[in-house]
Amino acid sequence: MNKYNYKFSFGPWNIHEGADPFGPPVRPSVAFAEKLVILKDLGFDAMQFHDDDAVPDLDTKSAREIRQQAEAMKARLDDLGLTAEFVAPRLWEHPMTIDGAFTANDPAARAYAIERAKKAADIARYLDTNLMVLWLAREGTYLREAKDAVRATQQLLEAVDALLDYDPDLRIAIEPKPNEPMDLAYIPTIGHALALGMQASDPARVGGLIESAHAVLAGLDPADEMSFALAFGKLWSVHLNDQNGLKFDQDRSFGSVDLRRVFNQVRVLDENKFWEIGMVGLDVKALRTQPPELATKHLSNSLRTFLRLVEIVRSVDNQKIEELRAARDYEELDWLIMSSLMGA
Ligand code: XUL
Ligand code: MN
Repeated sequence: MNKYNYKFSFGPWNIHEGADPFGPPVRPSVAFAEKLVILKDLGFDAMQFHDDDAVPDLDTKSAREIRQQAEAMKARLDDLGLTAEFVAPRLWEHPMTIDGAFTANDPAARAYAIERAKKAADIARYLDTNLMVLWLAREGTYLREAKDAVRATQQLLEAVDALLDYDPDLRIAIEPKPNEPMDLAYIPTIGHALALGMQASDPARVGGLIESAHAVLAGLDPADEMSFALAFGKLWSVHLNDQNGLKFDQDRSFGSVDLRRVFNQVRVLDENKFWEIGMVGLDVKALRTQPPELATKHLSNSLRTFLRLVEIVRSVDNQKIEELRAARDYEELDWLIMSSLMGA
């Protein structure tokens, strides 16, 4: 634990083989058990799970097998002094999810998606977390006429309600993303996610996870997206990273592209005591060029950057900011922030 009481997490996909759409893996796979040890050694507190990270080949397993394997994973976490931050159903790889999951045009595919997500809720319970993250990867279109967007929005709500009904303790954090893999996603921003949540059968159990890169891809400022959710007590998790403009989802190390943009994310999180609310999740990827033995620096560097920025945020003279706001001297305010970031 750091002196600021922040807890940190990442997911197993953040230690990866470096494959991209144009080339094969460039690093050997790291076993999940080894990733847990790395996570611990790097000073993190919790792992983020996809359902089949805890129970591989989930679709072929009985309820009993799922329980046994998830409980064995919980025991492994306990041994290492780690926890599970959340479980996310992986609804984008199975053949039944080619056309989407909750919004697939085929009713059998939609039924598969709900059953799969219920299994993820079971796994979350066995791992002792009540948080489910829904990244709605294929809920959208490549071709707008391919689906009825009004009906699709209602189907997303029906799926959320089915999950809330299935497990009365479950909380659902929707992770918006505007595109990739889809051209047009149905839940592109936190505003969409929270509007959906407010219509749910139990709105108090639906919130959001904001990923910095996803907000940038939507043309929005991540700190403002976080502020919107924080204003309603709905920011339950974050995926901090960075993103160089409107390209593929880069998941760059936190702060490596735009230090001021990430400063403002840390500022809004720290001002709102996020350490009391949730964990600092880092959804960062190693550059493809990184050799295997050096392919965890993106994680440790991102954690360090976050903590350094907490120090800078807390060193800024807030009284001075108030004076400059009152005087409408935003140029001087600009300089105050710039000089804090430059260490002047
Ligand atoms: C996809 C993304 C995922 C989710 C977890 O862009 O961010 O890693 O965060 O399913
Ligand atoms: Mn993410």
